[in-house]
Amino acid sequence: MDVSSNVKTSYTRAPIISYPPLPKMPGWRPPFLTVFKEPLKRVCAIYGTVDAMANRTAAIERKTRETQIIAELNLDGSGKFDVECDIQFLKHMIETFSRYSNIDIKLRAVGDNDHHLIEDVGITLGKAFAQALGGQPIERMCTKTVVMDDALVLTSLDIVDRPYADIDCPDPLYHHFFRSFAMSAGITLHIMVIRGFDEHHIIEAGFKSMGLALKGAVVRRDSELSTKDKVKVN
Ligand SMILES: [Mn+2]
Repeated sequence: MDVSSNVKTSYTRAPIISYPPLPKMPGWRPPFLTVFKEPLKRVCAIYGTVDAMANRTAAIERKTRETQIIAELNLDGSGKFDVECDIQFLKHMIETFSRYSNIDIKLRAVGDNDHHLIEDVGITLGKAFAQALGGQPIERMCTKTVVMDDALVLTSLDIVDRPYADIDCPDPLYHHFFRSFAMSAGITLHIMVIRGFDEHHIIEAGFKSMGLALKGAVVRRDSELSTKDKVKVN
């Protein structure tokens, strides 16, 4: 069985054959990853237990007295969506976000009012996003600017465990969505409206730019970007 060809062409989990188990602690990687990259990849494929081989998917069900939400994400998707919710504009925005981020999203969301529903969809998608990421090394940072008629909106984000949100948004409900998403996902998120006057365009450009920025930020790396985890080579 030629495992090495499997490694180079896809990230699907390799079949596990009868080797003793490796540790499965979150974020665990052998410390010599960057030094012996190619031989190690082969070992990873055989064991099928190292983070880099894992599917980046999540499914979450969140129920309160106010809202009932089911969300399924695949970070390595193709922007396929299947969204049902009571607010048509929110449905339109989640579908737009899916398409621009390339994240497959299945969502079912009902609630007692617009505020609760929009907020809780943001929280649920954020939690699902964080869960799907796991602890794998990724590009982390990305900045994207999107134009939509009068609206020019920039998103800059860092997928790091320092939740922070500074959001320009003309509608308090969607301001709440972006903030809730960032806090639940545990990311740093800035959305700036450079100019624009049509609220629909501004909000939609916000979802598009955040989608494109997340698409860039979740791209896999072989090693951590942070200098705190740099491998020393003598
Ligand atoms: Mn609220």
